[in-house]
Amino acid sequence: MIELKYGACRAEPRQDASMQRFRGHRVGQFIHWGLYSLPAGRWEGEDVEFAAEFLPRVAKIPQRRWEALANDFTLADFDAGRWADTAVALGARYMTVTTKHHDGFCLWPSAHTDFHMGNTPSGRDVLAELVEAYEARGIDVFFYYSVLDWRHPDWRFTLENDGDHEAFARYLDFAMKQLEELAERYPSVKGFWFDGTWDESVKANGWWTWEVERMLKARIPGVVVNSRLRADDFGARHVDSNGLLMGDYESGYERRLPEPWDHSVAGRDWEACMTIPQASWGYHQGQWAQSTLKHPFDIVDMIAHCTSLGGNFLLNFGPRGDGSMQPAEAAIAGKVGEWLGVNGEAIHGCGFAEGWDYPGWGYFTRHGATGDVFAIVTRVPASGRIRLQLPAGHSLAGIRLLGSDAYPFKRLADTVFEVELDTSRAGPLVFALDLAALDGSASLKEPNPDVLN
Ligand code: H79
Repeated sequence: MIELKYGACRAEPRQDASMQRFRGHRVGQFIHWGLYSLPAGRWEGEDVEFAAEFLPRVAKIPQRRWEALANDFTLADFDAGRWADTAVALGARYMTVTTKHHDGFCLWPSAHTDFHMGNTPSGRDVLAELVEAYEARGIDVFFYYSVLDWRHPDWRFTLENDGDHEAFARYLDFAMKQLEELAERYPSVKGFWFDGTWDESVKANGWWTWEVERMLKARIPGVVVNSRLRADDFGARHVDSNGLLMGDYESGYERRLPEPWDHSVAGRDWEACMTIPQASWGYHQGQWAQSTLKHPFDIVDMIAHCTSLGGNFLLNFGPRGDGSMQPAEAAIAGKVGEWLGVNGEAIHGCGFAEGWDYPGWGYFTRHGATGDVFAIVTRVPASGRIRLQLPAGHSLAGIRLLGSDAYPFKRLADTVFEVELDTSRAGPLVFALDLAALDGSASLKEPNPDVLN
């Protein structure tokens, strides 16, 4: 073990109530909303491909013109309650919102900059409105915060000379003050999702990332912080130089998921975040973004995939510049939520099913409190049949199709069973397995201590 001052704070996953609550959520709603939601990927009549929130960089928009967008941020159709309703419809248990993205624009009236929503025509504190609306519906709120800041004069990508060091020290002080401000103004926030921490400047200041984690935890009991914030004494990110996870959960899965058979990831808490279009986080009105929207059942597949490996799934929404949700995204949320409404007991509060091999046709999940094991069928074999291969010593007393009843199955061997799928039903089928010991003596339920509802 290398001696580290700013490495991981612990060797094992957190087991306190706040962390267990976060772990049980499994489905969250990510929100990217800022000035970039107004041009929505189009500048001077031209669609600019790639992510809408990258527009000012990709289209090299002069800073003054970008800042002038604030005058058009009138919130003509913004209602925090309607956003929160889409999260409820989705079946999300938490929401993570961009308080400040890379362009530096803040959704709350920060005392440390003029570049914020309070200085737009409505002057509203939309962050306060969001916290209130989501929490009123029982949905936990998390704050995304970009450390990277394209606008702040003291931001540096690299530290080449004394001037850079002095400027960046001022920048880190500014960002710390903003984070203290967020913690003070919105003390019910459940966690922070840091982004924009990959530059050499941040990596050379691991102490600051450690100090941010410490400060937030001192001010907000139970607060959950993602690994992306952190760098250690040597600039190692996410995982410190001793191989231990920094922050509370691994947040490196962006627009990608671990291989479904890679059971090693289940040893830590983690979360994957995903766009609905192929690549844009902010609302992009271009045809490419709008024609690559994911099918709700492919999103369901990803949710099951993450749950089966003990991870959360954070699905991103890009509301429009007027404050309204994109109807297509709201409709997708509703379809995913319909599936979760029937099958959510295989997702919420569930996690990795230790001892169960990756089945190829989908995923196994296990409920943390009850020990119930679920088979989620996302890839129907050409035969229309799946094999249930049980761990040694287990037998199957029955199976139940969620949203329906007991379901027929065939025993092929002591621990091998076959199920002919009802392919007339839309969306992935889920079976709850009623397990018994092979000798028939006892019910076999093994709660997974890592996951509780
Ligand atoms: O907030 C979302 C993204 O805006 C942010 N993280 C998620 C959660 C993010 N920041 N950077 N990146 C994602 C990846 C950057 C991709 C880029 Fe490019 C590719 C930057 C440079 C090359 C294309 C070309 C876009 C900008 C230049």
